[in-house]
Amino acid sequence: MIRMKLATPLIAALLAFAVVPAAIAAEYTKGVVKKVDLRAGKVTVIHEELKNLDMPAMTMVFRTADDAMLETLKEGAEIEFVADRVAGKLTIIELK
Ligand SMILES: [Cu+2]
Repeated sequence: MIRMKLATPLIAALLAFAVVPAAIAAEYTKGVVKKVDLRAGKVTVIHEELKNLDMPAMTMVFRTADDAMLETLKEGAEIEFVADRVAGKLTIIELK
């Protein structure tokens, strides 16, 4: 049991790193999903300040990293996300 107690926090720490890939430094920003357009592959988000993009709080359209991510988004949902420019387009690259 003593070994178990020691191992558990270590495993938890390793797992935490495993699920946070390149974007370790990226800060999550809160937002509310206003509209999801599956056909266009776009989502409208009412977001708080995006510090990494030097952007104040506003409502705007993003792309998502992939369709699977887009499909998890529902209108009215409160999300925490990381956005960045991907090929010049503002894209949600991480989602909690
Ligand atoms: Cu914006």
